[in-house]
Amino acid sequence: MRLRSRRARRRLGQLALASAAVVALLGTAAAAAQAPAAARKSALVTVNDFYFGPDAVTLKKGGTIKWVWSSANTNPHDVHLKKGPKGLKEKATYSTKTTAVTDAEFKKTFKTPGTYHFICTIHPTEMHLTVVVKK
Ligand SMILES: [Cu+2]
Repeated sequence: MRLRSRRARRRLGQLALASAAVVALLGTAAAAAQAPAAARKSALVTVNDFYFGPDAVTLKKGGTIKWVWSSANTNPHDVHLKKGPKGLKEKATYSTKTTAVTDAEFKKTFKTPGTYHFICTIHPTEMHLTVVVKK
């Protein structure tokens, strides 16, 4: 059976490629739906007994995080940058100098893209925060 011309076969091939592209696009959309929220210009992170809420933030380059200690806390906490992106300058400025139980705030602007891992030094196993700063 020879129904299809060479041209038709080529067209069929193009259709198959287009379908593959659509499938790939759908896959990307599904992955995006599961990924964390889009990069933000600013975010609020609450410091609680014994977690950072949320525990993951994606920021735009130059974005800011404001940490606010919960008024419900009965334990002291701090914010400490355990690991930052390579070449990060003034690393110490990403950590609080003191601890607080309640009524405290800490704000930091992120100019260097990359991944930042924060902990509370008093509760290093429970309290983690990952900040990703996009390029
Ligand atoms: Cu803590």
